[in-house]
Amino acid sequence: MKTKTGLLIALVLSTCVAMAQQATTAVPVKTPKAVMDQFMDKRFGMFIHFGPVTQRGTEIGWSRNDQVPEEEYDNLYHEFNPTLFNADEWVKAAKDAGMKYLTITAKHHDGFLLWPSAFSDYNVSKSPFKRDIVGELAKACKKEGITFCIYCTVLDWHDKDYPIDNPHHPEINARKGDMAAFKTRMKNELKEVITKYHPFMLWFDGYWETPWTTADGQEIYNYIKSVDVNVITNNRLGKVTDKLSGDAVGDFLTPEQTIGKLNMAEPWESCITICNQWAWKPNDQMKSLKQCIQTLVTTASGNGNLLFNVGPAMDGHIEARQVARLKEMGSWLKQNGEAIYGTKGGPYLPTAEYGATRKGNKVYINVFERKDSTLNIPLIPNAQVLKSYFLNGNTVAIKSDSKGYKIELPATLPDENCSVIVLELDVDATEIPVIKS
Ligand code: FHN
Repeated sequence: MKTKTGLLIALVLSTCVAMAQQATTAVPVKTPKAVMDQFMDKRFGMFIHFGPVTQRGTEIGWSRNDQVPEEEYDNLYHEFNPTLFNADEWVKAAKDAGMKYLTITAKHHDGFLLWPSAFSDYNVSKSPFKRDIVGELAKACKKEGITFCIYCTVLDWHDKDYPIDNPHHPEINARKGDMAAFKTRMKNELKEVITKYHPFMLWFDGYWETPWTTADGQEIYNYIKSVDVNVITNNRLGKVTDKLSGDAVGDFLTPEQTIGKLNMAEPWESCITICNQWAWKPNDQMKSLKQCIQTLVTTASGNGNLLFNVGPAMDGHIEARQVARLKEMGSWLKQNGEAIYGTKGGPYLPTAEYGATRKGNKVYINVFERKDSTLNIPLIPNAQVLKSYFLNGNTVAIKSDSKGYKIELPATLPDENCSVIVLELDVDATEIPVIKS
């Protein structure tokens, strides 16, 4: 018979544990600015959407119960065998592109896990491929000094504890689900990937469905911080995604398939596809080099990061044309990376003609197009332009009057995709307030 004392001790202990857990989850932990600055200095990352669905060339997650009947979709993993998957090659493609971090869809809305999990059998170890795609990528990133990040869906249409099975027709197969059990499994899976693969950042998605609340998001965020306080997350755990204050949950904003507006106050990252679809699609239209470079530069000019997406093919290789396009971006960054990495956006708002970035006493005018023999930009108040020249190139004549600066452009710009003109000032360019022309 348990003695009274024993019972009491047990009671006290369980209360302490509960309180400790309460403590862990109650006080939201704010990510230090230094960690966010480290992330934002990277400016350019690779997004990878991949899974058994690539065998159909349809969109990951959304084609379930649409182009691909549910039963078929949920059994595609029985044929999933991307034998050409080579983590070193994927990471090399990112590195050659000048990308500083990589984010893999470890678990997308279809609920399939690209790592061997103890908490769900619907994972890669149960496919003919068997290998740990997330683990091999984490290792390859570490080897090449590329920061490893993981995409994790919030919603999971495959999981019986998640109330929605079919977003296209929620009335079909409607299920009660069990959100508490669902969140417990989510926490277990998150602890598994955090402690096994040590991601720098977790990229959540799929927060928009009714069963999920801001409180759920905050609970998961706090749980993540209790497992590893240094892990940062995007803003797609909560329901508020247009700002980072108030009920918002997470560390940075995530405009999608569009370049975010200049924002010097809140960290942001645009996620954009190199083609149109997130997952691989045969003969999907790919962006031109000019589009790719101008997307990156305009994003940096708005003080944001670009997470640029590729969808590897069903055999696990990234199409040669996409690898080549990324390499071309890398060549441009080899020449002009000084105007991108570790810079701040502004002080000018990006236009179709140019975008501006800055670091130290330098402002980088990134010229996309020569519309005229001179490029006219507003004056920088209380500052002198000491020198003006093309990055790694010739001096550039600049005149100023009360209306602004007139930068004389050569008949042909040194780089048709984007030519960088450096203005060296007599002040710290990062202190200049944004100039609204
Ligand atoms: O539904 C997803 C989509 O499949 C893709 O993952 C993008 C990437 O940001 N996010 C969602 C759509 O908003």
